[in-house]
Amino acid sequence: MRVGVEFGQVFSVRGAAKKLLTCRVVFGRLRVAVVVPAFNEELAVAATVRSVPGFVDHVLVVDDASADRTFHEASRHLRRGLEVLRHPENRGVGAAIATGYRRARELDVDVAVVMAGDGQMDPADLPSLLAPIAAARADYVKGNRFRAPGVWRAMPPARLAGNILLSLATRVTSGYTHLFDSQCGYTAASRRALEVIHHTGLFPRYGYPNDLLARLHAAALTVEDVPVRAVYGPHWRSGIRLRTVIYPMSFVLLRSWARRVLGGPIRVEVPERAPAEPSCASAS
Ligand SMILES: Nc1nc2c(ncn2[C@@H]2O[C@H](COP(=O)(O)OP(=O)(O)O)[C@@H](O)[C@H]2O)c(=O)[nH]1
Ligand SMILES: [Mg+2]
Repeated sequence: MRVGVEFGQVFSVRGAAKKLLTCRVVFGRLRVAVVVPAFNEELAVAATVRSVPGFVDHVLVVDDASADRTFHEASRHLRRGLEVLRHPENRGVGAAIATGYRRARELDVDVAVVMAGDGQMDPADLPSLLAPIAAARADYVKGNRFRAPGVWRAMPPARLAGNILLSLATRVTSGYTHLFDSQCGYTAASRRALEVIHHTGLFPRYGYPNDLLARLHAAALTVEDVPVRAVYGPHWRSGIRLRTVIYPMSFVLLRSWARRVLGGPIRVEVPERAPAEPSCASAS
């Protein structure tokens, strides 16, 4: 069991002038798993696993029946708590995350973070995602790239337009009118959120974040969004194609909206929110 963690301590060699940055984040006894969904990510998955900060207790890679060497590459890095799970056939990103969440629940972690296997999530943002859960302020935390500087330059224009449109639609269909960037997959789920997801399920393909937010809202969970950096490297690619996502996405949004208007709340026995940890202390 962890008693405290230190993240991203960077000291210069000599003196205060060369001291670049010291950031110490104490999350107390919080046990953290990082779930890494990966489909044909042989080029990026090893670096993604390597980038997960040392304080994370479990790294759960879920290879969604990749046709390439994703499984091999993900298993290469010898680190404490690394598990590489594999679907026998491709089931979609939502299903891959559900597999990781199931394992995280078995491991009895306090928080399960999702970090895609394509290296699009900056590990430096991890403490921001954990802090609202450590402070017992939120049950689920998601990244919001629109609250971070540089998003307008970093994100390709078609992505900007799609994300803005879907974020506005998801405000209506989910009920969380204070949230934005619904498509950001960088998230942290507390035990309470994992419990709701365990009982209500997760949409298996693209569209799972929009569906999930609606389910969390129906279960009356508190969701917060925090700024995270938009990462679109030179080799960026995505499995999202307009013609293949338009129907499932419309279905998910319409279903969430109809459930919200007609269905009423989801009744799930969720555990009490854990008390606040001594959350964040910065040293210089
Ligand atoms: N395209 C695709 N990605 C999957 C699947 N299963 C898991 N993933 C992973 O889910 C993550 C997000 O997918 P990506 O296509 O990059 O979505 P985007 O970042 O929103 O454009 C990546 O790490 C994928 O490797 C799947 O069936 N299809
Ligand atoms: Mg991606």
